[in-house]
Amino acid sequence: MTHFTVSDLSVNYRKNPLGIDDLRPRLSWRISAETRGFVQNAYQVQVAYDPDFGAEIVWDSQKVESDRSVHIEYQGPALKSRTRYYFRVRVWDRQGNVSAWSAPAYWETAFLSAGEWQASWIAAPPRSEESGDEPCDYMRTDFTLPDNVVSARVYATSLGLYRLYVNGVPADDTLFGPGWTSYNKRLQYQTYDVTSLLSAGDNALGCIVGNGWYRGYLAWEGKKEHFGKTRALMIQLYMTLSDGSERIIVSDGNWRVSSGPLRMSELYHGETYDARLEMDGWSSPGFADQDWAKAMITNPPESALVAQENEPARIIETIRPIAVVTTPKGETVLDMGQNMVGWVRFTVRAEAGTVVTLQHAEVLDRDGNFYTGNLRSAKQTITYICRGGEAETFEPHLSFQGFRYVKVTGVPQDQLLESFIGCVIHTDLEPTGSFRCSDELVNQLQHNILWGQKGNFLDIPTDCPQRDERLGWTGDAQVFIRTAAFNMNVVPFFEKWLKDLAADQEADGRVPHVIPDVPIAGYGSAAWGDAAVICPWTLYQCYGDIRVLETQYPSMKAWVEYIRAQGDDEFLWNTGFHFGDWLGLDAKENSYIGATPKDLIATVFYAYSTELLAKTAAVLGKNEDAKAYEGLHENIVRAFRKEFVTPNGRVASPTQTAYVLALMFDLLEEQNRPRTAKMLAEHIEENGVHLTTGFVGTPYLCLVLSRFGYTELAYRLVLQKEYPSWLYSVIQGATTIWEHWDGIKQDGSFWSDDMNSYNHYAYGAIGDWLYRVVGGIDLLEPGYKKIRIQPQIGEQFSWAEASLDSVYGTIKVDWSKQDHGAVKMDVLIPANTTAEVVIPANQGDDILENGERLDQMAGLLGMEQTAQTYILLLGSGNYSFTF
Ligand code: RAM
Repeated sequence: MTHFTVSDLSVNYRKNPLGIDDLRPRLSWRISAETRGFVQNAYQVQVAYDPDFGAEIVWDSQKVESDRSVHIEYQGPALKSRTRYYFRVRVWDRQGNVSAWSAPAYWETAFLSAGEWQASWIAAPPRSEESGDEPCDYMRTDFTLPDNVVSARVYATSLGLYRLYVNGVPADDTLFGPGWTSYNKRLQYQTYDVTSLLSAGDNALGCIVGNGWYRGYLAWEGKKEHFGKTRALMIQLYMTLSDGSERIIVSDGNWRVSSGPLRMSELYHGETYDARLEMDGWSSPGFADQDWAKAMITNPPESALVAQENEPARIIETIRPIAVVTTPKGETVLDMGQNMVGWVRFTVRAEAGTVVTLQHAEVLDRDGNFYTGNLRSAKQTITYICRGGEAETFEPHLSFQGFRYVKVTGVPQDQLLESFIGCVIHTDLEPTGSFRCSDELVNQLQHNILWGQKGNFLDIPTDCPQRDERLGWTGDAQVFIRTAAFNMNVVPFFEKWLKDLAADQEADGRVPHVIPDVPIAGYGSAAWGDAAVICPWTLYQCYGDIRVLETQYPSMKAWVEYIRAQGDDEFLWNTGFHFGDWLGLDAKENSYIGATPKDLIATVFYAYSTELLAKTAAVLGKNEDAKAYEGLHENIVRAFRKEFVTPNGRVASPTQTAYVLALMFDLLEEQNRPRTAKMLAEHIEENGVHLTTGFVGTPYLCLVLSRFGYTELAYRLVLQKEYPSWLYSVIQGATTIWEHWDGIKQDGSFWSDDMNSYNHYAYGAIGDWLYRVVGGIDLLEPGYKKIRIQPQIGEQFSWAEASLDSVYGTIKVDWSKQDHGAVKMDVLIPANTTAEVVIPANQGDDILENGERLDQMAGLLGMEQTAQTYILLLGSGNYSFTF
């Protein structure tokens, strides 16, 4: 009997995915072991066409001596298209015991070679618009089937957004297909298992296609058609019959097209739906579509078609409004109790022609009235015209809103509370982290960070989800990614976005400010474009998967070379447009840009990206590049010191952000670091324990303080309640992170309308410090193969607990203060990893584990002692320390 098992098999981070076009999928598993200190000594993977592994084995890795249990690339014969592959795993321990085979898991391939699409791109023929609005297209086809269909898959994509229906019901619960990519270069298609929706005899497929990101309004200049002018659809349905033969239904000129009740759908502006125009049964078989136009065949786009890369968006949860408010102006407003992203699903009973409107907003003004000023031109309005008769239920199709408050007209007050539901929509990322502590305000802060992530991870990482922006701002993504990787598994989400980043880079390596690129935004700013390097590196650190480095390497290198070509000195970056320390509080009156010199910030990021590129080259075995970029990095550091540090070692620009960056990225000589850290601490103290940092300095501020021995000050900064601070917004009732430290000022007035989001995750990057320093979960080797557990226990908290579902399994730290100054700390270390656990206890202090002295402890692999700490090297398992 062995006491370890293999479970949680995944493929490219997903459980049993359909429609993967990766030719070398990465297979991972987790191990549960009853005893401490489990290390995998060898593994065996088998891949087969059947879940019993009874017939042909497609690939047998044989027994491989290795402790790797994550991201093992499939290395068997070339995979076939549209095929399901089962795999199973068993592992050996160091004593030579072998586990049972795991339960099988699978992945199913999509199209693996060009030329498999037989379908045509189809579009609605041009029609004269009845009004200024543009009705969405309804497209349909009928077909008959024999009674022996055993499996059926739809592959579908569109120019625009689409919703697919099979025999009158949605094909599945996914939303916002085909997702947002750099459409003219890369376009995703989705795979649907529709086996259970088809039946013998008559069947139908229907699709609604709207503007979405492809053709709709984007950015702040009121422009549309950023990617193309014509909406279109392509669908291919494969059916396998019981005799093994195949049938295909494709989109072609026989499909029929019409407009319908959905009169307008825009991401920013909402939807207009006239239920009186509903066409009952339009996506069911036998619908009389003879009045519908014939679909037009259009030219295929030039973009590469790729299988969906990230998890789809879905309704992840629903929330009920907490109140109906009548404002001083007499408006009827629903309060959802949470700033959320998605839409409202509602049911009304009213006469035909009754117009119901829902307007969405994030905050009420200081008088308590409905306020939409900060949405700029985004209308976020649902207009629903009732059909009359029975109760009718509506929710938007191809548009989402960012809101806490909903102003409703056309519905009697008493129907509001029970028949309006908030549907929270975001990319269906696996939640992986939690952080809680004894301070309720900090717990609300963590809640706000998490909701900022939910609201802004809808297919791409956006700055904000409400105003006429909602774009993939690179800087915001870069500062938040490490925090994001605690809260959720973000690999497929960012892998997709980074491929678009690479696709949108110009030949000279410049990186647009927003990805997918919407050209009016511009390109090339320090700390924004550096997302090209920082994001892949962060993913590699947090998940230990080199694939993202391999894929992104040319893009990473091109970005560094772009910077190198900019400066008038090869080793400084002192030219071009930069956002600087965006929104820093030391900005001049009426400026958005903090006081830290832009060329200092730019040169810091030049150094940092070059350093990461050199490390990446080393990981990938590109030794020449590694050496060359190490050399470049040294030169940049030298140039930085010459330009931005006085001969005696003082950072020449005395701003918090300048100190933080110089320390964070090791740009100062060793002997000047403690002094600079002290100056930073003094700056903060002199400011009454307040920060002045913006987007660039804030994410690192507390990490730097903690690293240089000022954790106590970091705690005071985080617990600061006065403006400016993280808790200021919490005390003002925020339920997400604000763009501005003073989005709502102390007198209740707002920051100006032109740039004031209440759901902007950038400052939520403090989550990284909460997990790493308060919770104490950090990594020593990529993917948390070797973990560091070192909570820095603050005077102000009596307990804290943090957990992270790493690729190896759950890491958990839970500390609490006991009577008489003792601390209890429980630690969970997943199988096949080790951890360095740093316990803050003086020599001679008593440390007990489960009531026993440490030298009795199973799982202890080594121990070191310094004046104020015990450093224990531990194998996997559960531990409970008191000290
Ligand atoms: C704003 C965005 C974003 C920021 C840029 C510089 O428009 O909202 O957060 O990165 O400006």
